[in-house]
Amino acid sequence: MATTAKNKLVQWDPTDIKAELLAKYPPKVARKRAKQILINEAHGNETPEILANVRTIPGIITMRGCSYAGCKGVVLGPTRDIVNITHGPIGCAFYSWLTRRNQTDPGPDGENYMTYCFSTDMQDSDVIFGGEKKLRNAIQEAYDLLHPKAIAIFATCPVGLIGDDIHTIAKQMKEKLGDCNVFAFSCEGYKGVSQSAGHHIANNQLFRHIVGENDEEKPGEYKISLLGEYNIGGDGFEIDRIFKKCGITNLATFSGNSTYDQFASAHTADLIAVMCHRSINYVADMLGIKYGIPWIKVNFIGAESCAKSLRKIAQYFDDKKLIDRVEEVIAEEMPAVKAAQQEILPRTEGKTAMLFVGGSRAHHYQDLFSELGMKTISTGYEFAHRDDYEGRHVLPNIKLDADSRNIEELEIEPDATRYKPRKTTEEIKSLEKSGLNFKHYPGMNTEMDKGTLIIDDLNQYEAEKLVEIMKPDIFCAGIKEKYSVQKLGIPMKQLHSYDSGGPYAGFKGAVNFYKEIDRLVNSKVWSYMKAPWQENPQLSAAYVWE
Ligand code: CFM
Repeated sequence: MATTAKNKLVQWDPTDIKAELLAKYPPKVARKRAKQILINEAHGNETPEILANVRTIPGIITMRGCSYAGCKGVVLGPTRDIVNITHGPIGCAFYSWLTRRNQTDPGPDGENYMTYCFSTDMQDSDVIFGGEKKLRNAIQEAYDLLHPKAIAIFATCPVGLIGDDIHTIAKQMKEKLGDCNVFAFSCEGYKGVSQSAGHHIANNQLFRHIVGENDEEKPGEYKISLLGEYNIGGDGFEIDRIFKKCGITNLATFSGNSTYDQFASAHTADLIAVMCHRSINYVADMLGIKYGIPWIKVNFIGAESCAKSLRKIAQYFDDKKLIDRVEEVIAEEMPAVKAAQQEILPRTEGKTAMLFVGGSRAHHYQDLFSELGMKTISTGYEFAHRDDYEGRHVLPNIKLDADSRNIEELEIEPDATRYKPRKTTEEIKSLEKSGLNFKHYPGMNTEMDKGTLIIDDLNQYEAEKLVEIMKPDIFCAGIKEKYSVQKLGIPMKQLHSYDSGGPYAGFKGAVNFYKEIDRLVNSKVWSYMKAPWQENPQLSAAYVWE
């Protein structure tokens, strides 16, 4: 029998589920994992504490990636006109090459290196005798072939272990080449406990080597820079379409569909809109301190959230023309969204979802599911920090451990000539009074129901257990989880790469998502995962002595 909303009414006690997840672990492991499995009591600000951004216990099959992935793949990967050279064995370069489905528009200049996979292809002998010469040659070769405006070098684990001095090489090559910015990232895979470390390393070097290079005034009104949107499956295209329609000028996206010049000019915007807080909040903070640009949190996943975020931007600029235009755009876009929603909702209402993704989508996508009348019963991040769960107000209380201290914290000061507060203190205060919060992210937990299970750094074993016990109508995670979940007879949607779908952001994206989820949760195929005799045993027998 296919699972229906009705037989879902079996209520589990979250305490029992938690105990069941921990039951198989040795006591020491169970104690640590217990702090990462939270039974949500969130409402208002009384968020219980969760243990996050700590090392995965060796032996546990984590869903996480590495620091190199966070730096090269996530933050720098979507920029089309920087030649990204992976200094390391070829596998690191190959598996971080476009698998994230970050799309780009090659632009009028056609300068797009994303279709190439650049690597020094380190061999055993390079590990033994050093890879610096090879790296120097690779930079020269890339320059001679393509004459790019920038070359970025990314360190992989062996490079850190043998001590190749990538920063000195970058500096020397930059001087030698003259018209090409060369910079390097010490983002060895082991640098942190997850890809989150790589985000921070990428943020620092982008800020140090590119941001602020181009002061030229760009045309357009209502200038913003959008941080933490990576154009997966074309999300950024849809968001830019909406901005354009509203008359909002997006100078720079970090880093979906971006160019070198966008990073270089990002500081000329009047507002920073932060979509994925986890991956890029460092740049947002630094832009504020150095140039005086305030940042607000936005979310374009979910039609309602999209409308809300546009209204926030309009509220910030406080200009009637923009406020009216945003309302017109919302009014124009919403009917198609509502029509799709009304058609699909009766088939999705009451169904349940589990979301275990990265460091922001497990939160953002709950809005799309609630628009479908679906409830998120369990969720978690792979590598987010406590502030992403509990809200930024916990930041002063987060104890820095050795792993976090390992990552450089840039000391930023107001720029001597270019620091220009975009709003006066009074203006900021009055905007805050009217409900616009700056440098504020409430985190995921406060927006989730009481009793839901919030699990940090979920692993393979726990994922299967959770699915077996709670039987969600859909499970959302990544490729590593896809097939094991499907084998349990549960539809699975990849929320990293979107499988082959998208965009899911903005208004058109919402409609795409509704259709996709409708198709997945109402497909009969999952009920065939059990052989007939597993459902209805035809034969039964008893031992003669019974
Ligand atoms: Fe931000 Fe991302 Fe995410 Fe992320 Fe990622 Fe990603 Fe993600 Mo995969 S930047 S934290 S490191 S929203 S690649 S586009 S889907 S884990 S939830």
